[in-house]
Amino acid sequence: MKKKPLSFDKDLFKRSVLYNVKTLYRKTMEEATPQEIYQAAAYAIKDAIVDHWMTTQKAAAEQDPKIVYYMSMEFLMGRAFGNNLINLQAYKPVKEALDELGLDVNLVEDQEPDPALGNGGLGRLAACFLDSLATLGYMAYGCGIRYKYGMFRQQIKDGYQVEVPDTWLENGNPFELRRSELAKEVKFGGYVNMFTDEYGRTIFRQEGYQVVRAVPYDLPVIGYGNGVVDTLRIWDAEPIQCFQLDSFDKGDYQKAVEQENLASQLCEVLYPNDNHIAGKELRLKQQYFFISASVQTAVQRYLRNHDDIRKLYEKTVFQLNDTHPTVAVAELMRILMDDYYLSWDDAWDVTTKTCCYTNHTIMSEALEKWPVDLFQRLLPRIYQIVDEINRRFVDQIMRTYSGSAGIDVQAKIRSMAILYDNQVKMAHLAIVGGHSVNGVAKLHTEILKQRELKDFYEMMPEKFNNKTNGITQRRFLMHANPLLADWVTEKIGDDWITDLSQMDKLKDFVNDKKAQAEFMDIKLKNKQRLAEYILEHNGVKVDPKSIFDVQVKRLHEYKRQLLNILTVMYKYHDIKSHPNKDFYPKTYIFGAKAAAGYLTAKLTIKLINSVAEVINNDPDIKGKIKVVFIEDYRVSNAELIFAAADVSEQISTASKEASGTGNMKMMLNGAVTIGTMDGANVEIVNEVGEENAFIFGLSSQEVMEYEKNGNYNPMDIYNSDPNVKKALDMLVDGTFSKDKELFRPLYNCLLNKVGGNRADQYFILKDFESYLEAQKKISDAYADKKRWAKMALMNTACCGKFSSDRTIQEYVDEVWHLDKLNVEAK
Ligand code: CBF
Repeated sequence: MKKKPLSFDKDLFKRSVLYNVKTLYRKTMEEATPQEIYQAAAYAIKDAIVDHWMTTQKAAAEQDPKIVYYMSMEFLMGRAFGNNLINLQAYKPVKEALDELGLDVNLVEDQEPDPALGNGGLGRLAACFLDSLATLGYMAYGCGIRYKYGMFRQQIKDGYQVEVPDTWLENGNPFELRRSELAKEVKFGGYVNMFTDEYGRTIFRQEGYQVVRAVPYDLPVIGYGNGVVDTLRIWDAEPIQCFQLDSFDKGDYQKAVEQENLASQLCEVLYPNDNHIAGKELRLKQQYFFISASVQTAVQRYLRNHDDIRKLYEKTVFQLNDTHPTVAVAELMRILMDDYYLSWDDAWDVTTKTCCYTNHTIMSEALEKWPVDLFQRLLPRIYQIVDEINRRFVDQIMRTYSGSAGIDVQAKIRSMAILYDNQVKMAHLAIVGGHSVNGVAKLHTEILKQRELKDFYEMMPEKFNNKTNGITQRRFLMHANPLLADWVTEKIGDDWITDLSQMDKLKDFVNDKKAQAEFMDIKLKNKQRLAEYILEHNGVKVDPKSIFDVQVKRLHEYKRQLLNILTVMYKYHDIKSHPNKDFYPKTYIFGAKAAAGYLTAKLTIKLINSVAEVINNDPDIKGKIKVVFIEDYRVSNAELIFAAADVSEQISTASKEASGTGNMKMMLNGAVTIGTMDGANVEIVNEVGEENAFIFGLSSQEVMEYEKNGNYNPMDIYNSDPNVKKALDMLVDGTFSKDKELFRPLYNCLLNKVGGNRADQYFILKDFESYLEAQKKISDAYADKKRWAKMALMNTACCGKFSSDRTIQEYVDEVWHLDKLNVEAK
């Protein structure tokens, strides 16, 4: 039987908006600014949310379900207003109510800052997972940091990226609740005093430390149509005492200032690095700060209605989102031993049964390692515990392998120890201290098992499993592409909203001419919407009838935006030299943020903008190619872009992209993938069929062979392939910059060894021709309208596997074993 939709009182909402405008701002609707109206409307929605939130908490208190704590340095939530309305099933009534008040829901939504407490895929995945957890009715907490400044806003000035602070909290956040009653203390530094207490127990007490107060802010995470509201709990830091100058002697004064400084710095800013670790002291402090507060909270919550701490794992699971929260293993050990007096063995049993770890990358620069002296100075008690975990683990390695023929025990220790070379290896701590290790796509998990984490896999195969990533269809279809969402519902009903495998039923329509025309007409409308955005933001007029070829993601060498733009440069030359050659018009759309200190990435942005400038203004090109770099790529404009994409560029060097999730979002919206057999592309192609994607380039196996043998020589390709040579020469011949030396560093790293890196580390030259070939096939396929419509529709029809609901259900069934909450939806 179909569930009744949640009820929503439209008139009450209208009254609340008027009331809020009056009481918050002492204004009438006519006097209020758009921002004030947004705030008033958001508070009115929050009223409705809070009722469901309280019901969920009450149900949890009664039913005592197992809770997952998803621990993550990053939650890239995007705007909440529209998404909350969708999941409350209140978008239409609110739109109507706002209409009746003379307001446009889109303009109201646009007033909300786009909370960017994350860098890219990893943080956005965390947000999708929370949406799915609530929708599937599981009790979950996202645990993270309330950064004052999230991911920087990107401005493009003279083609260069300029980073501007993201002041997302400037006007407050109407959806959050400050929970000062749940504040926790977190200690840093000092030393450990060890003594025996009156019961003969060995006590470890941290003394001489600095302390900050962790204050949680709760944000609601609403399940779709089921009345469940989970919580994203993000922590802010405050000094522990108010600073009272007159009562401090010199020592205390110093300490008070230090504490205040520490508190004010801790949550100031998100490190803007993706797949790369800066290794800064403050980052380790951030990690311990939110983890200590979250672990303390989880233990206390459990003890509210249980008395045997040894069974914590029956009701609690910690999922560690990458290595960043790994210090949770040692923090839980500390609390169990030092605060609840468990023996080492008992504490270890609880800890390993509670913790699980997800690996999101094989990029070595992203695997966190901390210098021992820094770690020890900052977290002296935690260090002692890690040291002991390591000692016992090294013992275990020796016991397992000593005497085994052909096995070099020292090599095993070298590759697996947690403490080695004066470093604390966080991935190793996560693997040893938990019971589950997963990769995020089949290929990625295989590479982990066969290469990066081979020794661990051989020693503890039972811990390893794969959980292919997913995305939420509520945000990335319902909210991002309402035209297509309504069309899908008209064709197959609305079960897809909570069961994306239903999309399979669209296969019945892939050969239906009328359906094809409708589908492509929706795409065209979405392209017109994006074209308007581009005109407004870039001042560039693009043709919605051209192929929209999209590469939006973080800028990283392994993602190979450089390969894309080099082929654009080549095609520019080709069109200029053969003005009469047939060429299907194409709009190349890029969007990407580069880490602030990542010079090659930033220069690539400049290159894309320089190429855009030249090509878009060259009358010879007659609009056959346009190049657009969308400034400040983020969740809100991503929604417009995905809905409008014809072609989804997923061209990372095979083996380097763990999964990718933009590939899934574009597939859902009917874009056809051009990609390498990397990450989740492999599974996408498997679902949609090779004939409905454009695959090119080296395989992961081939890439790894070249890397092992060191026998790749890009200079040979440069010298033997005139197309490659032309594209590369254009980097330094002044075509795209008066200063011929400007792009020389990019040219150099493709042809020469630079700073210890192989020439063309990411095999751009090697894949250049097959990429060009695939591009050509795309133009041919697009020219055949029926063929393209079928391919695009097939992509939407085959995306069922890539819902984060499926991923979460797999985590629940195979790793977390959560119980469903029974909430009476009203
Ligand atoms: O698993 C989510 C995503 O995480 C990354 O973004 C990451 O930061 N490690 C990976 O690069 C993506 O491949 C992956 O989809």
